[in-house]
Amino acid sequence: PSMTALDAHLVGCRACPRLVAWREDVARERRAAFRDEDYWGRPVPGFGDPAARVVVVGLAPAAHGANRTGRMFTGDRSGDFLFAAMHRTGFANQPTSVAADDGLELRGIRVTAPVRCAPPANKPTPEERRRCAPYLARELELVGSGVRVAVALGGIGWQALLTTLAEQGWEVPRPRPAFAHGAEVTLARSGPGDDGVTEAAGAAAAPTLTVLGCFHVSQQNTFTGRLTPPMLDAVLLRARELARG
Ligand code: DU
Ligand code: SF4
Repeated sequence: PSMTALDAHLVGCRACPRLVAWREDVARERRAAFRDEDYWGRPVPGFGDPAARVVVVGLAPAAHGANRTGRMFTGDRSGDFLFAAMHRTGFANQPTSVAADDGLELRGIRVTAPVRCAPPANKPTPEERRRCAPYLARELELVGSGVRVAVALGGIGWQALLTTLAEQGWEVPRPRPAFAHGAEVTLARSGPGDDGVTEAAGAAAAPTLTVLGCFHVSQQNTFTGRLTPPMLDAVLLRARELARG
């Protein structure tokens, strides 16, 4: 199955009744208020380079951001903050992100989320998070073995990533490392590996995957100065450095 097929399946998903109602209510109300505004009101696929070495994992679409435009992080202040940083650090061809047809392209990076429908108050339930998890898992599989760095924007993305990566055969330490801004956890492939010969032969080539923690780009963090542009730039530049190695 291709990314296109995964996205086609995703955008038709109605598995979470509470989120389906919310995403559609918001869209209906807005369409009524602004007659000619197209409002997506559906699950939101990942966006960017399909063969990215760096994957950024947020939380969920914003009711009036990605839930409106249909493109991850697009059309609200969180996205403005994120894509401006990607542009400064050479991952994006332009600093702004206003609509799905605005010409934005990402190089070497991809943005996605562990929950694909806008949740009320940006708070998905544990059950909704569990239900949506396979979409992130499939997406990471399709991006494939080239992924070297996963940036978690906030604690929910962090937990979702570590769970998914553990399921996909990465050695996640126990107890599980806690989320923090600037946290950096490098994972090796788990596997047979106990056999000294295989280990020696594979050691040089064995790829690792590093998970980086970063405060989420929500206005709660960016307006208060908890997350500043230089802080986000530093995380993205660290991701670029790790992706090169
Ligand atoms: O049609 P496509 O090449 O699969 O691109 C779909 C979508 O993804 C388009 O809006 C550009 C974007 N994209 C990107 O941002 N970076 C890439 O490397 C490839 C595609
Ligand atoms: Fe489907 Fe995920 Fe949306 Fe739930 S949150 S309805 S699982 S796409």
